[in-house]
Amino acid sequence: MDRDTDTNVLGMDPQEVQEWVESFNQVVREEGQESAITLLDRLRGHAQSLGIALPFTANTPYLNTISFEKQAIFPGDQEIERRIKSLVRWNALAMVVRANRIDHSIGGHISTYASAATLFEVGFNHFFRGRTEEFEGDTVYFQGHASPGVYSRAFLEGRLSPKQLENFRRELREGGGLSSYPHPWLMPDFWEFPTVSMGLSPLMAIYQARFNRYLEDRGLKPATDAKVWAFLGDGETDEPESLGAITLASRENLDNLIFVVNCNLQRLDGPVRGNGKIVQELEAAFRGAGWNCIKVLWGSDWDPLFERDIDGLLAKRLGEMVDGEMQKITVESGAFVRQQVFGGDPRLLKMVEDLPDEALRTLRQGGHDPRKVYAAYKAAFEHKGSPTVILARTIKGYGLGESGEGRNITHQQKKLNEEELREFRSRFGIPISDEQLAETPFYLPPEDSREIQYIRARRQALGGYSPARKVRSQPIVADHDALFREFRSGSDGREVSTTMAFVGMLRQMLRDPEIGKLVVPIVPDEARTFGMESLFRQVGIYSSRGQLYEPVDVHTLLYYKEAKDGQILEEGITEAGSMASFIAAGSAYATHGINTIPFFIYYSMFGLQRISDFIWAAADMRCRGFMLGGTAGRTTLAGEGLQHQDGNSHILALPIPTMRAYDPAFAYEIAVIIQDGIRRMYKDGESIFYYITVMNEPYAMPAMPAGIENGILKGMYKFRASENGKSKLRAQLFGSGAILREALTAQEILAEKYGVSADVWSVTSYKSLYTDGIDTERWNLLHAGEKPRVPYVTECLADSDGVLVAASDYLKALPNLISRWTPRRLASLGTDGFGRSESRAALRDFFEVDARFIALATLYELFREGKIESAVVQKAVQDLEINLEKPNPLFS
Ligand SMILES: Cc1ncc(C[n+]2csc(CCOP(=O)(O)OP(=O)(O)O)c2C)c(N)n1
Ligand SMILES: [Mg+2]
Repeated sequence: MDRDTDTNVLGMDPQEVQEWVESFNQVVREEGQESAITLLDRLRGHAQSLGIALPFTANTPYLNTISFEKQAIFPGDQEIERRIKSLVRWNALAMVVRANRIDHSIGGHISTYASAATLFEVGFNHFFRGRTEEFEGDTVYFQGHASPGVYSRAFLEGRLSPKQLENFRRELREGGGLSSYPHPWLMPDFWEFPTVSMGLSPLMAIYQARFNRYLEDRGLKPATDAKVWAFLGDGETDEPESLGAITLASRENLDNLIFVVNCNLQRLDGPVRGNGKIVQELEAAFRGAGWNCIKVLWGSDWDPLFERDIDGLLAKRLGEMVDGEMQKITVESGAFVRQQVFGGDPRLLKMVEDLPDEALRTLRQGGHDPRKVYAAYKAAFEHKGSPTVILARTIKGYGLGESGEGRNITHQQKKLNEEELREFRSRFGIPISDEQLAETPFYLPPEDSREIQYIRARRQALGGYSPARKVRSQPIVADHDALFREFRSGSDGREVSTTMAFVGMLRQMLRDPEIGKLVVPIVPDEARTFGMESLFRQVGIYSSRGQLYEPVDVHTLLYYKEAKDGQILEEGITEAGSMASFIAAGSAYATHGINTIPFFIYYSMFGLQRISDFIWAAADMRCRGFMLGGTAGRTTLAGEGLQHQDGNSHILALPIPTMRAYDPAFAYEIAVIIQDGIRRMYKDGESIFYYITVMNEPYAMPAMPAGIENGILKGMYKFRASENGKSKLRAQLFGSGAILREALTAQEILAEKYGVSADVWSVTSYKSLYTDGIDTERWNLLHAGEKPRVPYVTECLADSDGVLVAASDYLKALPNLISRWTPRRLASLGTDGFGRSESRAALRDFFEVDARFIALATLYELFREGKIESAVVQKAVQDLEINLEKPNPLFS
């Protein structure tokens, strides 16, 4: 088919243009496509040498990428699949409508699935393979707001009961309900991936596909043709995370990855690009990034029109129409379509003169045509060398008629009146009578119906149901005591940081015969910051291409070694990407049945503060593993200043239910926490993960005192009791992380100068103490009359005397969390406010958390208790050289 451009525009003799086109046709015919490409390439180069700047475009015309001639034959029974799809549509609609009839505040979405139905159904019937013993299966990220459709299909498959459908968004009702969106935490046998915080799933899918390759390249799983599918909305692509890692996918040649963007041209409030063309915009972005891009814009009934479009006028017209206009023609009459699309040129009008208005009105979008969608999926499945994005045009609210289809309000639509239900029912041929409509019953065909038999046969052929989540990993066996032993015995006076100690443990774990292979070290371009460069050589940096160059430092011991079976994921400067790798590795126990143990270490300020939504998703996914907040502490990371000094993350760790957060001071504390963590997560199978802050301040690591493991894990233990038991002035000092040493110095100052005998506690986890406190309180609330339980922190302090003073490198709110369970008032010192570029000593003075301030706070508390005179405190201010005029760090 010839399609030269509009010759008038070129200002050339049409005859001459035609001759050029003819010559080109001849090359294609006689020499083949490759030669035609070479010829065009030569011409482009030649034009450049003549100084002609060709305009750049990464776009192709606004047409289906796969022409009718190249379209794969649809192998299914189209009629029966249409019936099944209609039933899924009906039950999905009924689910939302019924839930909102009972309680209109329950919400839910009808229109997203209505647009995505064909995109999902072709996948369910022909592509998404289940996970079996023999085959790992495909990994599918379903567009979150389309969940009613996924539930509805599972209902036809017999996997969900009518009761569960009835309780959509009513999870707390008897018998259980269905969660609004995909949440593995809430439906651990069903959903695998949370996708509803938009933008997370595309990025997670990319790193999942890459992690699958990593597992293969490292010999942890066999290479297969399993795919990762991610279904996203066109509006969703505005989220920076959605497109933020697409170059990684092409760089890594992830042909196991397929994105399907549901281009209904609408987001929540209105069109995605009313004045532009979202499909073209995405095509340019993805093609520019090196993706294979397949546009599925027009349904089969357009094919004859394109056949007639010899001079490319229709293609040109469709290319000109902005999305607002495109949306408009989906809601208007056939006469309007005729006028709007074809009316501008008599030649176009002629093309459709034999088509009645009704035929024009119902011309379908490509994303609603199973034949087109199938052909695109098949091409994507078979494509080699790069990831594929399918841009499928659909209509939001498809099938909802005048009330919702293509309308701007459709996203929020949750109810249909009887008339609208009747129309929907009739349009999709649902066997429900007019009388039953008011009730809006679910419809399940009998087991021996053709529909159910077809569904069963297809899913059986594809290896089982999808989505389905199943934990298939075997527990780890050994207790790994030996790996951590050396870290319990102290550093013999050698000054090391907790980061160095952790890296030492990591090195040991990497050598272990059982867990060594399973450890996945993840760093966002900060390995040297954390002293991990020795691992480059030990286990190598993962690169799917090996190392194609000789590194500049090849002659050094710790050279930059990239290898195809390298173990470290050196992710570059992307905490979000690194977290996505953590998520893939931390959920591999379910996705792949492999107990990979991620250790993700990063600048602590760029974790919970920057990528908390991913961390929330990790918790939802029941991820396991260790996150290490490196260079932690507002006053411990000297010099770096306001943006880097982290006094926040332990507060930000509080809301994440499955995250256990620790602020350890010593190597042995870390050893106990990690060893126990591996046991809990990988031996006992608990779905928790760890956040451990590690610092870069070097000091001698003490040997572990006896009998304190439990205290370390539960959140506090007495590290050093006062040596002067006789004093009447007593105090209990709580220190955490690097500030524990300030508390120890304060203990000495208080003993020597003020006769105060203080015990020092290491508080390893305020979060654990807090969780234990609120859990205990709740139990007591529900068990009045029984012997009340005692929170761990209360129990620890039961026999202690004296005032209580806590100091940490985080907000004062952190110690305050536990103050209601301490037997007496708790004074807190912390680092509220913006950091500064300064030395540790200056920072600890500025934030008032050094030994002097701990001593001062202790004396003040003793004064409050009436144990000493105010003059003693005032004298201490002078002795300790405390500047009373200094500004409050919180406000300065
Ligand atoms: C991060 C985030 N921001 C906002 C929302 C609220 N929200 C839900 S759906 C939606 C519009 C979705 O549009 P699109 O991605 O095009 O999906 P469609 O329903 O059109 O298929 C918005 C803004 C969300 N779920 N996540
Ligand atoms: Mg949309």
